[in-house]
Amino acid sequence: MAKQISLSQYLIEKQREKNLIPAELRLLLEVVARACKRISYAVGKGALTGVLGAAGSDNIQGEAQQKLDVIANETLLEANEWGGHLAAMASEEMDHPYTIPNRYPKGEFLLLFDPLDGSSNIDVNVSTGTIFSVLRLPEGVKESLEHHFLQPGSKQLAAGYAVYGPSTLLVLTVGDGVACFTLDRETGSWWLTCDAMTVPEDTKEFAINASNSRHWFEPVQRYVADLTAGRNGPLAKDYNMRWVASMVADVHRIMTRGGIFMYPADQREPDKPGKLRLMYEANPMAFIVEQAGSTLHERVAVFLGSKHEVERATRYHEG
Ligand code: AHM
Ligand code: MG
Repeated sequence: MAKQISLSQYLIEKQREKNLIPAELRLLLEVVARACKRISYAVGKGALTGVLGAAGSDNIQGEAQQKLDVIANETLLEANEWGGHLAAMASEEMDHPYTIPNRYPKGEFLLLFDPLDGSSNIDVNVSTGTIFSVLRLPEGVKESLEHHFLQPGSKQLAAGYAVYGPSTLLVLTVGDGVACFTLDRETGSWWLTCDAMTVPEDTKEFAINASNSRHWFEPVQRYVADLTAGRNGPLAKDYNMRWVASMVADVHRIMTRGGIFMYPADQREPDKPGKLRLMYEANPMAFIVEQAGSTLHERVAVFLGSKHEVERATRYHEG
């Protein structure tokens, strides 16, 4: 049987043999993975521990928080605050960044996360996940402030997501390809189950919340009309549609077998360009580059997936 590679071994090799990440970043990623493991156990217990249902509070986006949103947020804060690797953390579920308390040593990294993505799926037992991104505190800065998080996606040192589904997965990049680890729920270990993940360049699958179609701008209307026109339409292909409503699950499907994921801006709220959050969802998921000058809770339109299909969708927006 082939030798299994643990998450620790994978990261140590990135650090030691390839010199790609500093030891501090490796340790930080191991702590994030440990927190995801705890969140996975909490999600898995579900109704047995009374964690389903609404928390009775709203986040800064005005969305009702679920109990597990709050639990996942606290799990990530508690796991990461004492290790000495971080200067601060920012979360979709918190109005402002969380600075590491003075009783703990501070490090040079910033951690951003959507603690429980796809929270509308919690109570119906459909996959949810965690999305995270790691940035470095700008050079010479000793105390982190909110604006230090506002860095373009191209500055990310690492990003990843966990999927709490039939199995628990961790998909990770430190800028040297993408690896996927599966959690052995009996031993609590993460094992490398797919190295060098690549998205197929062509696809016959798309993901979009079609119930919003009347609000879409014309290029998206036209593109989706062409996708659904099938083999007799201009794209001469029958497409299939999937929408889990958990970005982690939809993106993971595309990472595995190709597709295009879209959450476009629409005409409902012109001051909110899209539903998804740039810093916690779009940047880590898509490594969106050249997104400087954004604000922390900024929303953004998202198109990502198979190379040729994303190029096609882009052409609909040109001219
Ligand atoms: P959340 O982070 O509050 O769970 O919201 C983000 C989620 C994404 O995971 C998903 O792609 C999208 O919202 C689903 O939106 P919709 O409810 O329009 O289907
Ligand atoms: Mg989310």
